Amino acid sequence: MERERYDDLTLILPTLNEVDTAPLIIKSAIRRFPGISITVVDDGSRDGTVDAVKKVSRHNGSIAIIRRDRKGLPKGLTASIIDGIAASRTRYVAVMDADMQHPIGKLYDVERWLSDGYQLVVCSRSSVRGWPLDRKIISKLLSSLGYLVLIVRGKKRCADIFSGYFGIDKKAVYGIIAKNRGRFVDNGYKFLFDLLKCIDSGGEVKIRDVPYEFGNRKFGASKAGAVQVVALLRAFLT
Ligand SMILES: Nc1nc2c(ncn2[C@@H]2O[C@H](COP(=O)(O)OP(=O)(O)OP(=O)(O)O)[C@@H](O)[C@H]2O)c(=O)[nH]1
Ligand SMILES: [Mg+2]
Repeated sequence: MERERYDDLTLILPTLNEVDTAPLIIKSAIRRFPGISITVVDDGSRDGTVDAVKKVSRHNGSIAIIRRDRKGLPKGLTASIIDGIAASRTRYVAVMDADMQHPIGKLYDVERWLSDGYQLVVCSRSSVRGWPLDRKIISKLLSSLGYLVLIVRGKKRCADIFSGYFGIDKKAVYGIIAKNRGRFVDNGYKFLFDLLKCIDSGGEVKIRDVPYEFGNRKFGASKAGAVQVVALLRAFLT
């Protein structure tokens, strides 16, 4: 069920060259989630992403842009997500890729389960369309390894431990991030996995899965590559 207002929710969009899609997501979020705050965390996009975001943000005080490159910070998706969460002022914070691979409609479920008392709501890829076989195999192998790491260490799991689309109750989760900041791999792509590593299976944090179908990128270019695989292997060890 949709609510009238979403004043309690911030949407974080990490961007690296997403000029085609970031403005569309922002427009759609404003239209569908009245009162929502949006924070774009950009790492020095060279395709005009920041200008395009500024254009759609004009006259809207609830849209913020964090320009990490301006602060001289090294690029990093996980570091960008943490900066976005730290800067947010609402109780609930959701994170979504800015390339339109994540269906924005699932944000209704994320907000609903968070306000129903779950502290972490994960949109889990129930199926993935269009990936080549080698990417499917590598992904399967890495996620099996990831599950093993969490099981062995007695940590909480969810249906998709590498999802990039999730929501948190900041009040309950930010303390965990701050306390374990050194265990988050700044240039990695798997913030959620780093977070799960810090949540004991017997602990208070309640997790809810929201399944969805993950599609291929239709716009822009992927930034995922070998560097992120190495970062993930590091995440298994930290
Ligand atoms: N701020 C910031 N954002 C990043 C960085 N790397 C990627 N992103 C953004 O993070 C999101 C996920 O990156 P993608 O390249 O789509 O990674 P992916 O979804 O695993 O790969 P594809 O399925 O090929 O799209 C996108 O919104 C990117 O623009 C980074 O270093 N810094
Ligand atoms: Mg993507």
